[in-house]
Amino acid sequence: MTKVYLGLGSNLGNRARNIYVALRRLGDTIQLDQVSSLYETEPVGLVDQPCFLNLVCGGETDLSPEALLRLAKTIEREMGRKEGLRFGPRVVDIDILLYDDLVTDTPRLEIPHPRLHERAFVLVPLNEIAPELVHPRLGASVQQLLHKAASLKRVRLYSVTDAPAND
Ligand code: PH2
Ligand code: MG
Ligand code: MG
Repeated sequence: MTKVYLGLGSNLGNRARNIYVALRRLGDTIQLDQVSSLYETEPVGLVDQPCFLNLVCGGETDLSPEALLRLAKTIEREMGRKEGLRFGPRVVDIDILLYDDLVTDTPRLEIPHPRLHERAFVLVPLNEIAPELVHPRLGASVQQLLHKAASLKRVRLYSVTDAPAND
């Protein structure tokens, strides 16, 4: 079994529901043992789009990195995600952040996720569940990476009781 960390995000439709549906679907195949809180985060990359909800989960799996990527893409597709703008709005996004201490870079899959270390919307939830985890390429812990990351104020804890009826 391999320990993996995944990042989930949504900024279209019922965002919290989308994330928890994706989490449940992942849990059918992966033994999820850690789930962060939900965070509401300002969009990064393409700023003119709705705010995201993000969370990070950790679990154990026998899937290869490629099989895990296929699972993530299948769930995204089945949940109605359409091909759209890079960094643009999406019903659900499931990204492989870390796969044990594997470092790999192929045209389809780069692990660790290439932008993990600069994204507060990943580092804040990851720090909640795994602050001591060491980034295998950078040799720094999540906590250390978080201290260096900018725009922390753009990430705030989210409670589903904050949600308007249609969120
Ligand atoms: N995902 C992106 C681009 N920008 N911004 C936030 N706040 N959260 C995301 O999950 C996100 C993003 C591309 O996957
Ligand atoms: Mg992403
Ligand atoms: Mg993605």
